[in-house]
Amino acid sequence: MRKLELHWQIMIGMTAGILVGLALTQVDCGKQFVANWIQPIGNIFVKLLKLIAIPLILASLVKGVSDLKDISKFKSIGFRTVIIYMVTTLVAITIGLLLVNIVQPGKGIPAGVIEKLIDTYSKDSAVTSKLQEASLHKERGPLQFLEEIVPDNAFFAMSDNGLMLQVIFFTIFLGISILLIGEEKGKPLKNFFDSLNEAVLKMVDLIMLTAPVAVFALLASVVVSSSNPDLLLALLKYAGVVVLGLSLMLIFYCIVIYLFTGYRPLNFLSKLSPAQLLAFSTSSSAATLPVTMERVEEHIGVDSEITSFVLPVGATVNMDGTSLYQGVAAVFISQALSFDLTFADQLTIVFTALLASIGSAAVPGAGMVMLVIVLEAIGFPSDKLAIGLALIFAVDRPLDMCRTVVNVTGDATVSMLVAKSVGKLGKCKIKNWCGDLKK
Ligand code: DAS
Repeated sequence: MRKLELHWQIMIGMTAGILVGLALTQVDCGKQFVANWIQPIGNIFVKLLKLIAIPLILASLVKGVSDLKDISKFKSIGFRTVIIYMVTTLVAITIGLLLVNIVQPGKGIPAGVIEKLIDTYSKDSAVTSKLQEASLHKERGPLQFLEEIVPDNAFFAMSDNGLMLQVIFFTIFLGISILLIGEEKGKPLKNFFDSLNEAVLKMVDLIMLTAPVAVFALLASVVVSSSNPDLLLALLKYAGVVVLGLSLMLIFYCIVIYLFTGYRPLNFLSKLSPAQLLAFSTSSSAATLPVTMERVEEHIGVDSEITSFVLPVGATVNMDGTSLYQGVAAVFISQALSFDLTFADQLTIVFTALLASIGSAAVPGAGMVMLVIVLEAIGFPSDKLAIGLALIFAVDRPLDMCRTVVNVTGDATVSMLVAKSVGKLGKCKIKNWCGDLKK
């Protein structure tokens, strides 16, 4: 029997996870059963993906930089990448602000519902911990972001997925140095990293064999942990605005890719879909990165010289879905708590949501932490921040899953545009059973 395409296998796993999760919410010990016997399977899968993210960045980026014929090419790729990332993020925030100001989901929420949301979540440890995490970002000076990119210990940086930018800095530095010492002296190191890159990509393939079962476990865990269905319903309009905005971003990517690369949108989405489905299941761009790189490089045909730089950088600093969500959430909270926003405040949201999305870590729930920065930038009362987060907390996890899909899709889109602009967008490298390149 012909083997099911990976994205169909993953979708079956997700559907089964949602159904089993819904069934177990009806059983008294359902939550406990999932926590003991199902959730660990999903956690192991996410840990395996995070395990290989750093070695993959290290190998592919050193290979990508040291394969360049000269440094000017790297500068050109880097410049194009940053510019296109900024443009797509600004488009995302603008779409979000237009929708939330037109629909106005925060207006007219029954006072009782607001009170219940505040009572349920404003003291929740998850909300207060996000406020504490956000306060750490507030104390940073204007150049601290740059300072934090430079590691003082490369091995320590590699020990923490949250320090991915530091690994990228070290790796680019090493790759440039290998380039500068010349072909002869650099050959042993280049061969080592070339081989490491191949081996780690094979690890991705092996880990992905467990994906259907793993996403089953991840989705079952998310479903049983979603509480207060009535509060979820009250926030449906707000969640609908975010999801509509995210959907418009996906359409925007498809149009841009078709116009600038000629790639058919359905072809692009079907080749990227395993990474998108993992982004949805894990809510983590960092955990999804190895699969994103494998799909973009081997199935879409972007040269590793581009994917090795654009995707790791994108996973940490380019979060179009998160920036759109932060724009919508900031205005929704202001509407719900009758905090009037001027046009200047909305422009401030555009700028700070751009910075907040750059500063958001590629892990579950990070976007909500940086939302606090956006709210404070528009002068939102500090004593009401916990209330503001409480209003949207009930639906944050499902929206995090959706915005992470857009974050990953945005990174893949930019890698294709950059590759096309430097003539590095080729064909699919995957051979089918008879050895021909798949279309
Ligand atoms: N979950 C984050 C990511 O990994 C995005 C977010 O929290 O907004 O992309």
